[in-house]
Amino acid sequence: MATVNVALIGYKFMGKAHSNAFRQVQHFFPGKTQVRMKVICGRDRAGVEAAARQFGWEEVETDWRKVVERQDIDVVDIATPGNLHPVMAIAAAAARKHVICEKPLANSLAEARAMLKAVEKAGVKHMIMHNYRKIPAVSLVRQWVEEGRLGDIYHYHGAYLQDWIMDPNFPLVWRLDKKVAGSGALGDIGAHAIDLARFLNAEFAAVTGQMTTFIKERPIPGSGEGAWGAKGSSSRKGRVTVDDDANFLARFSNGSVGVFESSRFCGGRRNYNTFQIYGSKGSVAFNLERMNELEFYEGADKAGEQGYKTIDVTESVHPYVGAWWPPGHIIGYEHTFVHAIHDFLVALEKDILPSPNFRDGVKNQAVLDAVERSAKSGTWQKVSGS
Ligand code: SOE
Repeated sequence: MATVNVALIGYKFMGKAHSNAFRQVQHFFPGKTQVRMKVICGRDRAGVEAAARQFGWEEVETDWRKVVERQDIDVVDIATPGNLHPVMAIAAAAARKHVICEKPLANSLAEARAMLKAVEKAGVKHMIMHNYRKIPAVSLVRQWVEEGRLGDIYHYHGAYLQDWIMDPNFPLVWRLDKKVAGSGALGDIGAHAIDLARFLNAEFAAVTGQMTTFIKERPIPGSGEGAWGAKGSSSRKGRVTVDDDANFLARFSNGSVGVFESSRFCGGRRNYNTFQIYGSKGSVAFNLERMNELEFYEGADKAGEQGYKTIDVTESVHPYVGAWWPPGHIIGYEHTFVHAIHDFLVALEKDILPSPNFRDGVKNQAVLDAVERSAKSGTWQKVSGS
């Protein structure tokens, strides 16, 4: 059995999800590769040490460069804010490490392209953690589209709505700082909607959009701030430099049209990542908050009996499901990361490029870039090639 020594940079929300995936993958997807969770890295030693104990990492490091340069590390997994993705990924590639990176790939198209150039020059494997492609229902829709079950696609609607910053007193965390996050809802959750549209429908040709910041000033965080909640925020306020909402129209390379919304101000939508696809032979609708179900309309229904049916995507014939539980025993958000890491390990074993990878990251970044250009210019913008 081959052993892969992994280093994870980042230990908060995504660090937790990735740690769990490395831990669980070999239990539920036993393969030819043994994962060793060698070292977890973060700036705050106490925080990283607690994460190492909680998730079972062998060692702790507070200097990411030392991690990247270690001879015993095979894979560097970057689960940090986007402003650190380029420097870390480029250094890891130069050190001949395979690289996994959270989405979006970077905070700009130029940086994303530089990351892709570095990993391709180094000849290392690379994956971008667009975990929602690995939901059984989403992978099933991809199969249907490839089989032509939906026919020619007319419409793709993608909406990813949350509500975690509607309180004006929610502090100015890093996700609300353009220098760190690159953009707000657009790059964070809009990136997921864009990637799913590319995975399920087609490449983007052009977009026209708008970006809005509803609350323009927020309390400066106190110490020990988390991305999800305030601990001792100060009374001083700082300017929000990113979008709270981004919505846009799209034209796709296959002639279909799209409508997209990414917002953190939709009350009651906690993690409402949805899409609807309307084709000449059928339609599908998906909602992450009900991720084991798929609404399916097949136009060939008998007259008077047409309508959507709810498919429980929990059968062993469905992608990934057979590794888990019997029919009807649903899976959750964390399983999507396990599936992604499983696919990454299989790509290493087969010496093939993981999917999605940095090429997808660059194509997604090109759409983000076009939406931002459109929001500034008020005009349609073409999406540049990778
Ligand atoms: C915050 O919006 C967030 O954590 C995203 O950054 C993740 O990618 C998404 O899976 C859940 O919501």
